[in-house]
Amino acid sequence: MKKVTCVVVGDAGVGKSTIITQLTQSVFEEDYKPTVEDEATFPLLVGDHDVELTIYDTSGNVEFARMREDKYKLGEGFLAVYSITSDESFKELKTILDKLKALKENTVPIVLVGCKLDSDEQRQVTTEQGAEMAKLLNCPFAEINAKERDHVVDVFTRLVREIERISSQHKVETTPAAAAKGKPKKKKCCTVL
Ligand SMILES: Nc1nc2c(ncn2[C@@H]2O[C@H](COP(=O)(O)OP(=O)(O)O)[C@@H](O)[C@H]2O)c(=O)[nH]1
Ligand SMILES: [Mg+2]
Repeated sequence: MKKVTCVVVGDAGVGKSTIITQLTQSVFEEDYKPTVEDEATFPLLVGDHDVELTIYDTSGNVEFARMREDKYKLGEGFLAVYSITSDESFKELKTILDKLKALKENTVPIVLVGCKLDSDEQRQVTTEQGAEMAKLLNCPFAEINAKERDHVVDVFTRLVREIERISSQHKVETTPAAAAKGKPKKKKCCTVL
């Protein structure tokens, strides 16, 4: 089975660990438990093929900054999460994606996720703001309710599709003909802020 590695990034408390436990175990925990660093696997059907997804969770704790960087390097794709109830988390995500881009040579496959859609009465980030950021990143965007597992499988499926789409573009760019010309045509498909 094809293996794909992805990393869930975002500010503390936005719902990263919840998204992962909902995907892999269909469990919602009301209590907030700060994450150390975690890893899970999940078989995912993407179109006509199965993929074994390895998902790395991350924590915002500064002590784990080194671990986080290692995961950024390992990750083929990134679920970039903020909470629609926190403008702070939306801003922080931009900073995180800047750091991520600095560590990666190629285009980074990303799916942007606004979590806690059920808490609309506490909303601080509009759907338009999320859509605007996704436009700048040139990546898929979804607002989800991780509490009810809504769209949780969907965002990971979209991420695998993004990884496959972007990696097939990189292959095209590095064909012998392109290399011989010395000027591989790089299609920019996901600009990180
Ligand atoms: N209402 C609501 N709460 C959520 C949702 N996702 C996560 N939470 C809660 O938000 C808190 C932080 O979630 P967690 O997954 O630990 O965040 P992390 O720090 O990003 O891993 C926990 O109390 C969760 O129960 C959601 O979609 N809706
Ligand atoms: Mg966590």
